[in-house]
Formats: sequence, structure tokens, C-alpha cells
Amino acid sequence: MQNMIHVKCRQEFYPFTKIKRFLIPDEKVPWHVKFLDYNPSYYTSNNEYNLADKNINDSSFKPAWNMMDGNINRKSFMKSYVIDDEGYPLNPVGRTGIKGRGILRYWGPNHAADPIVTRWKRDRFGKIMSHELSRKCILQFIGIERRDTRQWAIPGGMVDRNEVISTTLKREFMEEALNTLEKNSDEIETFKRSVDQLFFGGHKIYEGYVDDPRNTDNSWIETSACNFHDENNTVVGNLPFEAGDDAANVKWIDIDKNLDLYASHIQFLELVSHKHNAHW
Ligand code: RP5
Repeated sequence: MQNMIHVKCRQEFYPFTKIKRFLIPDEKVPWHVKFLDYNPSYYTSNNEYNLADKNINDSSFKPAWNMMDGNINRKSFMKSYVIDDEGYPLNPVGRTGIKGRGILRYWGPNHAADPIVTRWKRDRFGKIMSHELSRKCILQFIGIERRDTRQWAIPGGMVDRNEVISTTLKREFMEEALNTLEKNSDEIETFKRSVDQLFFGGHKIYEGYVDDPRNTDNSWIETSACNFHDENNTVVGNLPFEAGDDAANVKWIDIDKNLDLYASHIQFLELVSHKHNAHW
């Protein structure tokens, strides 16, 4: 955590706006490094205004930081985060070049969940394929192309109020990779049985900060990423994948260190490939 640096949330413009982020040299990202000239713009969108937190200086907004706040989880997976003199929570990794809540829903951590569904890559005879250079077996994961940025990603999503992470993992996978929002109740029931079976033996891969382009100095995404591996392709092989909700496309993607993915999703895949001693 000490040496963690974020990059994707320091790109020139804040996503979907023309607001420029303040340029920060790598060594000045951590808050403890003095940066007297630091003067970022403030941006808090009105999106989801009835679900999002109020402004920090609204006298009726009295959040319980670093703990469960009613049905909102304001606890970080990392250490406790600091609240600055003006009452703003500070991004635990450091400066991002923009103040405010951005387009995120909550000040402080915004919790997400990422289901990493994997299988071995096989040839048409069903034999597991190895990479010609590493000689290690190739893992594949179900990836979606995000509608907003057109980047490939793990089909994750935000944890709803009162929702347990295991529910978010299944819900997001079903909505984005199986298009269940457009299916009838019988079809959903059939998918649910397979997904329950597949998600029964999951392994937690990562819990913590995500270097997401939407992060700001005061609002950021944290995730629980879990791996659901189908060793024999018996469950996933029968699922009719179809993009839905925020996803424009869905497909099996060979896991490899050169993939260009959304946010810091590549880091979660690295952990998965090492766990299975697969090609990386
Ligand atoms: C990511 O944002 C998380 O890792 C998760 O995949 C995703 C959740 O945001 P939405 O897909 O709901 O926009 O960085």
C-alpha cells in the first residue's frame, strides 16, 4: 500500500467531462509529500442525485466515516482514511488532480465486486492449450466491453446498499454477461442454477483499492475480486453468453500480461494466473 501509485485516475481529463486534472509528478502523489502549488479543480456531478451523498458542507450530511453508516459501507479495505480540515475524506493512495465526488456515488470508498470467471483454453479436440513461449497452459476469463469507455473489463459492478458481495458478484455477472435484464423468469431461473453452481466454490483474489479513472482526491473505488474457475468447462461451456446492461460485448479472453484492460483489472488477472500456475 505504501508504494502503491495510481495512474489511470491521473489522466488529463476527468471521464466524460472537459475538466482537466491538475498535473502531478509521480513523486508528489502521496499526501505526505509537500506540493504547495497543488490547486486542483472541484467537480461533483449531479448524477444519481437521489442516491448519491449530499455535499460535504450540507449541514444535514453527517456521515460516519471509516465504518458502516446505516446501510452504506464507508469502511476501507485498507487502513483508515484521513478526513481533512474541511471535512473531505482523502484518497488513501494520494492526489488525483481533481477534488470533489466526481461521478461516484459516495464520498470516500465506493465498494464494487468483480467476478473473474475462468476456464482453460482448449483446442477443438478438447485438449488444453499451452502458450508457445511460456509453455504454460492458457487461462481464459469472461470479459465485457464497457459501453461507457469501450474498454474491455471484468464484468464487475457497484455493491448496492444492503447487498452482500456474493449477491453483487452473481447479479453483475448475470446482467452483463448473460443479459438477464432482458430474459424471462424461466430463463433467469435456469441461468441462476448454473451460476449458483459455478459461484459456489469461489476464491477471493483481491480486496482493496482500484485505480479507476473516476477516482478523485475524495472519492474512490475499492473492490472484492473473486475467481470462479470451471476446471472442466462443464458449467460455463453450456452458458449462452450475451452482453447486457452496461456491456456492449462479451467474450472469452486469453489471459496474458499484455492485455489492455479497464482500470487496474489486469492486476487481478495476474493474481488469478499465478494462482493457477497458468501462462502470464
Ligand atoms: C471498476 O469499476 C471495478 O473494479 C468494477 O469493475 C467497476 C464497477 O463500476 P461500474 O462497472 O458499475 O461502472 O473499477
